[in-house]
Amino acid sequence: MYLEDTIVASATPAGRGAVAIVRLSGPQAIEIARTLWHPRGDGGHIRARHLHLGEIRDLRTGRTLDRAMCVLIPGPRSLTGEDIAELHCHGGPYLVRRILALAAAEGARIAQPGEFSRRAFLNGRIDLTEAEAIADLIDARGASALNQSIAQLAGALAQRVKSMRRELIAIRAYLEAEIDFSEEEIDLPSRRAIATDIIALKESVSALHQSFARGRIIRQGARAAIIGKPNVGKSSILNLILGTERAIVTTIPGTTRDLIEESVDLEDYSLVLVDTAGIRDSSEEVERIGIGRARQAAEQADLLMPVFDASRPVEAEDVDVIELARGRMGIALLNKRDLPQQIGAGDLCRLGLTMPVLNFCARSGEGLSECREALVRVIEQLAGGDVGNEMVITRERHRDALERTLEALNAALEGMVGTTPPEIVAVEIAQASESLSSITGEVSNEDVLDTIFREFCIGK
Ligand SMILES: Nc1nc2c(ncn2[C@@H]2O[C@H](COP(=O)(O)OP(=O)(O)OP(=O)(O)O)[C@@H](O)[C@H]2O)c(=O)[nH]1
Ligand SMILES: [Mg+2]
Repeated sequence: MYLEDTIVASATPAGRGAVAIVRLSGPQAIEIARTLWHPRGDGGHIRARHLHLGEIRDLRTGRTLDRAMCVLIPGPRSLTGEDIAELHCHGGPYLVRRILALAAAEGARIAQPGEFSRRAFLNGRIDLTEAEAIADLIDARGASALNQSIAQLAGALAQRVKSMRRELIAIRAYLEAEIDFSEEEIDLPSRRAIATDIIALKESVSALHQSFARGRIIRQGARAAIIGKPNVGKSSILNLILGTERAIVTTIPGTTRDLIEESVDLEDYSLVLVDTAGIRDSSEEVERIGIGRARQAAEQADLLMPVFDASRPVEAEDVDVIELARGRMGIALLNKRDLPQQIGAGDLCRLGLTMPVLNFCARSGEGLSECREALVRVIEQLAGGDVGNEMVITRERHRDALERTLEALNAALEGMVGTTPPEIVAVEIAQASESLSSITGEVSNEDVLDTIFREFCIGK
């Protein structure tokens, strides 16, 4: 690790703005800041953690670059645990580049994405769930993702993990008593009692593990596949909901070939809409591949939006689409309401469509607001209502760690109800504990840290 060096980066986004913040962290942070920045008046006395006004100068030329504020935050009670200096300058891209170059000339290294947060983690200022929550907070696109990341930042997930680990420690203590005193006549909790404790713990690990389905929807958004036979207006509907001409629309059936994905914000949630190729029997190779992808997208989506053409009689392809939608969540759209009507919602229900059907017209926009509202209600159902009341996990990393914990607990339980010696069961319990600890990062490795912190922006 290169924790000895001093890093520098702009903590604010590239581009013009009122203020930009150049942040330094490391043993030389304060010294470098004091070389570049000079306070005005007062004999130059600086109080830590206070903003002071001064000037940034280029020592080589003696020229003043900017009038800027500076704050010095000595470690270890700082964001990174190291000495930190922040220069709050005017937000011009050229100015920021010049200041970064001056800091680099004084010995600072330009930081990698997420390097400040990584140092905060390595110095014990935050755990991994908090680091992930910071990244999620920055990425949040709606109230549900924001509430979730704030709860996680406040330690909700870390607390849950810690309480599970305490239960594991208790189980381990019982096992150790068995190991130490198995030869003696002492009133020990029976193997059955330990097994009962393991079962109880398994239930809470499993509940948290299962919350991933909802957590993923909150963090990444739900996926909705727009499906239907060719020419019913799928791409027109995508464009209408997005408010842009994202997909090509023509009168020719079979226009859309590949999947078209685009994200849209709906009230508190975000939704990924996937437009697909019209489903029909086709002998044309490109179209056939597209239809295969459409079917796969339908399978993988959290919800479906089957589209039907109200101006045409029901065809075999519509029945195929109804079949794809059987038992799934979503809303069906009966499109082209502006044309003379050949079919109604009742016809689709009689053919076995189980979803609510909405009358729609992509040409005029009729039904758009009802469609948005219906989508929000479906997503709410998928996300399990308002977050904040119940902790959910939002990342594959958490889910995998809980899966490994469950595997170890299952092995321990099997051993306990069988005749496995307590020493061996204790190994499984230790494994479960280690897997749980990887969530907060008490046990971690470089690869895991690289993956987590790579996602961060530079200067964070
Ligand atoms: N009258 C009328 N025409 C519509 C409506 N919605 C779409 N269309 C027309 O129907 C034709 C097909 O629309 P698309 O959006 O390309 O249909 P699609 O389902 O994506 O078709 P494929 O990509 O070929 O599967 C275009 O000419 C649209 O302008 C509608 O509500 N009313
Ligand atoms: Mg299309």
